[in-house]
Amino acid sequence: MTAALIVIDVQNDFCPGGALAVPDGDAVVAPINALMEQYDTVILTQDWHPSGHQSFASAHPEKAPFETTELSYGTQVLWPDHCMQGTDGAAFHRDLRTDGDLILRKGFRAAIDSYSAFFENDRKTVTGLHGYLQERGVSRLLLAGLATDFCVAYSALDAAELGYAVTVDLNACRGIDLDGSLDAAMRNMQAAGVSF
Ligand code: VGL
Ligand code: ZN
Repeated sequence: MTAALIVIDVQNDFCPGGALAVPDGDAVVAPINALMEQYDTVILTQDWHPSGHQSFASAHPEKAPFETTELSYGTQVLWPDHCMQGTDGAAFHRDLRTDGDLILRKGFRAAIDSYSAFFENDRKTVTGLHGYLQERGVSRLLLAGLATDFCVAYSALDAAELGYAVTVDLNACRGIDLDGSLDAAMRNMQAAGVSF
């Protein structure tokens, strides 16, 4: 029964000065680096979008960032262009330790966004992380990173549903808080049995 640390999207575009900056986002770097010392299994996720990604407002001429649209799988928030593959914005924060076991990229299919580290936003396409963790005998997860109310929360909810014992380290997370999304995410995680 081993535990893994999953570090969600600690990338330049989610830090101050980035394209989709999370307030105080870079404050997660120091606590996450400290947590890495305590875990044998460390996984980092990296939001990794092609240009023209359907989650970008720029791909929908009549839409502005932070509006929503209907994609094939349902309602999708439209974001500023961010974490474009190979750009500096997609790189990990320069002070983040990246000597983990696995770097998992997500959001690379142009037509499907992927907040969760387990399932893409169509809720069907898998990333393969569950199989990886199962093969490594991992049953407990600690999640940290950006953003609390999107990629961290979606990952925590999927992990709880898949049967992992899930803890979110709020000290090592920061949120976007779009129209009450932070409160909603906290309530949903609590209801799913996630610990904080
Ligand atoms: C994220 C919005 C769009 C996140 C990623 O990492 O929480 N949020 N892409
Ligand atoms: Zn994204």
